[in-house]
Amino acid sequence: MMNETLKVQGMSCAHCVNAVESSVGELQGVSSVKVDLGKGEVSVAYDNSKTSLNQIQETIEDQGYDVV
Ligand SMILES: [Cu+2]
Repeated sequence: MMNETLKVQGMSCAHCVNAVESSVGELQGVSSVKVDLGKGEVSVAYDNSKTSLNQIQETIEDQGYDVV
């Protein structure tokens, strides 16, 4: 199990939190995802045999936010 915290730009409200948490949460192998809106961070715990940090970043970017 891997734990990563990503810096994400563009998240500004509860809708953004929802969009990121639900899309990343749907990925296979992701066991938890939590957005910290104040810090602009997304913490994710995942099984790296089922998904990858790259795939998680792409999923966040597909929702319209920038991983920095
Ligand atoms: Cu928003």
